[in-house]
Formats: sequence, structure tokens, C-alpha cells
Amino acid sequence: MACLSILLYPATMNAITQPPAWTAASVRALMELPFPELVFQAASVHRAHHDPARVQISTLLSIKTGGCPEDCAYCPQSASYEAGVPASKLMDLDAVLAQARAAKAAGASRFCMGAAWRSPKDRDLDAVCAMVEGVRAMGLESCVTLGMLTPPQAARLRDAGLDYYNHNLDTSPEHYGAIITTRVYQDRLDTLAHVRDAGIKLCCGGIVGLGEDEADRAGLIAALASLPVPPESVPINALVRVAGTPLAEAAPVDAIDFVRVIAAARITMPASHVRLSAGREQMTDEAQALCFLAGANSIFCGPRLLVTSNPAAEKDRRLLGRLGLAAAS
Ligand code: SAM
Ligand code: DTB
Ligand code: SF4
Repeated sequence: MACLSILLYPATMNAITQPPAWTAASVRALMELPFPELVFQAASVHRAHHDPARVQISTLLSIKTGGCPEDCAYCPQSASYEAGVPASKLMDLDAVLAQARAAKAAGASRFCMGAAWRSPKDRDLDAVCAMVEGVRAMGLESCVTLGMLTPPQAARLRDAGLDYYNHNLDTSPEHYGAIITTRVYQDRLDTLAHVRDAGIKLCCGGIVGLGEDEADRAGLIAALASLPVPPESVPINALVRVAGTPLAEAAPVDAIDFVRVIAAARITMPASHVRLSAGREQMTDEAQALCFLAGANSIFCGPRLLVTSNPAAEKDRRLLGRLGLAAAS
């Protein structure tokens, strides 16, 4: 037991004055613990910081789909690949608000709007700000993911009342160049800093299943936990393999390995909401139950993610019911 505890706390930690400074090596040691020990530690941290019977529910809407100039190898919305996703224009305000109303009626507390942009044009940002204002007026939390932002753009979103900005690190710094060539890791870190400086909460996570190794998974979690302030919301996605993208034939993610990543996120970012995000449709109920046990406490509900599908609302209602979990308000 003593040796397991040593593995959990990295050497750089000063137990009295500082929180742990997580490194890829210390997160990897954590992720390699015997599975029952890892899940026990994650569940203990979860209980100390959250009600383990509550799950935060978000709903996603793609407000501007396809035709993206970036070349993220996982993404069906990149113009670089033939994934059968035609480019469309930014949705009208009324259509977006109708979807937000439906999400609220279905039990969501947060409405997340995604756009397939490298970065928004200032004219588009006006329209998105109106969407944020409309969503908040319904009593829903708002989240947008629009690509890279400048500091003035982040300030405009803050002034519109935006609660969360989603901008994922996706994988480790070392693996990033194998997945995306049209931007670098530092671009992501810069936008995260602009969002934080504007006073908007961060939603930032990554994807498992991009051909990364265990060191990369640990490196992603260490990078997230080492941000100046950890993200309030940490989406952990399992790659949804889409025909036409370079990762269409990637090896499927092993469910136990995925739970290890969730557990590591929970232990290293105790106060954050850890979202079991894309890929739930391909997971068994039992794998999802293990994720909740290991500290996941948020999901996307609704039949669509951005362009791929997600479990039907009724299926999720049954799953949460079976597990005795309730939606957090
Ligand atoms: N274009 C903006 C950007 O990339 O920041 C916002 C939209 S983008 C689709 C949002 C996130 O969706 C990506 O950062 C990635 O983590 C996730 N994503 C995209 N395609 C995915 C896939 N096939 N499987 C899992 N997650 C995916
Ligand atoms: C996140 O981490 N996952 C969501 C949200 N943030 C924007 C997106 C998942 C996308 C899955 C593939 C698709 O439907 O395009
Ligand atoms: Fe564009 Fe975002 Fe897809 Fe990358 S993940 S191709 S930036 S929409």
C-alpha cells in the first residue's frame, strides 16, 4: 500500500504548500497502477469533491458544419478529407435557439455550439454572441468552440456572457504533429490563455485512439493538469472513426485503457467535471459504468454530437436509471 501511495504523489509535490505538479512520468505511473487500485483512488477523489450520483448533462449543436481549413486527422469536418460532410453556412439565430429550447426541455443544463472554423471572423462572432445571449436568457449555461481566438475576440464572448469555451489539446505535445500539421500545440495553449485571461471558464480535453501510446495519453493528462488553472470541464473523447478521414482504420480504443485515462483525469484534476464525451455509442453500458465509477461526471446527451451520432435520449435515460444516476442541475 505504501508503495502505491508513493506512485500516486509525484516527487515534485510539496505536500504542505503546493498541489502536485503532474508530469507525463508521474501520470503514467498512476495510469499503470493495478486497475482496482487506480479506480479506487479515482472514486475516492471523486467522492471528496463531487456528488457521485450526479451527472452534468450538456447538448451539442454544430452551428457551422464542414469545410474547415485545418487538417486534424480525426475530423470529418476538415476540407482536406472526403468524409461526406458538405460545408454549410452559419445557422440562423432562431434555428439555434429552437434547438437550445429542445435541449433544455430534454434535461440539459449546458448548450454547446461548435463551428468548423480555424478561427472566427469578426462578423461571425457578432452572430455567435447573439446566440450566446439567447441561450443564457433561457437559463442554460453556454459553451462555444470556434477554433483559435485573439484576446479581443475572447473579451467579446465574455461580454456576451459566455460561460465556457471548448478548445481541446487533443493529445500529447509529442504526438500532436502526427495528427495536425496546420497548427502547433502552442497555438492551442495561446488561445486557452486568452480565454482564461478574459475570465471565461475552460472546457479542455482530448481524444483517446489517435494511434498514441501510453506515454502520450499520460502526456495529454499532464498537459491538461499543468495548465496555469486546470480546466473546469475536461472532455475525454474516444475517437469516432469516420470513413474518409486518415484515422478511419485506427485500432479501436480498449475500454479498460479508456477508463484508466478517465481515472487519471479525475485524480489529477479533482475539482473539474470530467466528461465522458464522444464515442459512447460504441461503448457498452458496463464500460460507461466503469467510467462513472472512475470519476466521469458529465456526458453529452442528444442523438448527435457535431456530425456523428450519440446514443438516443431514451437509451441514456435507461442507462442513468440502471446506474441510479441523476442529472445535475
Ligand atoms: N474547430 C474547432 C476546434 O477544433 O477547436 C471546434 C470544433 S472541433 C470539431 C471540437 C473538438 O471535437 C476537437 O477538438 C476534437 O477534440 C473533437 N473531435 C472532432 N472529431 C472527432 C472525432 N472523430 N472523434 C472524437 N472527437 C472528435
Ligand atoms: C469535445 O471534446 N467533444 C465534442 C465537443 N468537444 C465539441 C465534439 C465531438 C465530435 C465528435 C465527432 C463529430 O460528431 O464531429
Ligand atoms: Fe476544423 Fe476543428 Fe475539425 Fe480540426 S477539429 S478540422 S479545427 S472543425
